[in-house]
Amino acid sequence: MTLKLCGFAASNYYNKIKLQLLHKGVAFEEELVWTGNAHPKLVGRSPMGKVPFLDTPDGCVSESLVLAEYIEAKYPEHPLLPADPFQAAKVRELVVYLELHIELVVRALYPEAFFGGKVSDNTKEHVRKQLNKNVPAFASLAKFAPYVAGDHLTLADCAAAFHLPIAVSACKLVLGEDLLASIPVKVYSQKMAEHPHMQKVLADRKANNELLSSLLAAKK
Ligand SMILES: N[C@@H](CCC(=O)N[C@@H](CS)C(=O)NCC(=O)O)C(=O)O
Repeated sequence: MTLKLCGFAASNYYNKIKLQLLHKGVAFEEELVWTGNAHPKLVGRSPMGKVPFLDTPDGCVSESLVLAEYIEAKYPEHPLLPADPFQAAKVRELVVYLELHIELVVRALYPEAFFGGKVSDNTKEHVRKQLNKNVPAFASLAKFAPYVAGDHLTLADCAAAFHLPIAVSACKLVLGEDLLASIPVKVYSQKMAEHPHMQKVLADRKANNELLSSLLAAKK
């Protein structure tokens, strides 16, 4: 049985794992799974009802941080973590800062930014306050030379390439300002978009976003 990446290509967490697999040259299939706890494709496979998850010959595993570590351990060719334990810890640190301290904070704005909803002024203020603290902390660790952790593409890029541009868009759309302006997101995204694997992931994301929009429109 081949490794199966399950989820949908509009998801930044899904795309981070897909870029990792493509970069490493690991053979995998994709299974389209939308979110929602009750969905039969999720039950017993991703208990929090979240994507992505991996369906492996040994069973299913969820949470993208765990998937990334599993893939590095199982498929050691083309490593995306440095061999030196301290340098590897610095890459993992960047991923956690990106996901816990930036993406998860900005995510509170997504209903208004991307899904036609509204978020409260309290939430906006909370996000603004958190980002004003968290973005400089991440910026102090990130190198962008040209990759997030330095001159090699790592797991930090698989995460940053998707989380950072979405965070910028959400801030601009909902807060009316780019609270990540101290980070060179545009130049970095252009650099990442030169990678053929990134181009493939972005093309698939575009197609899946269109499918998602048509499904949401049909529900109205
Ligand atoms: N901590 C999770 C976050 C994944 C996540 O939030 N995925 C979104 C799609 S981008 C999702 O499944 N949302 C549905 C839900 O939370 O119920 C991970 O790293 O895998």
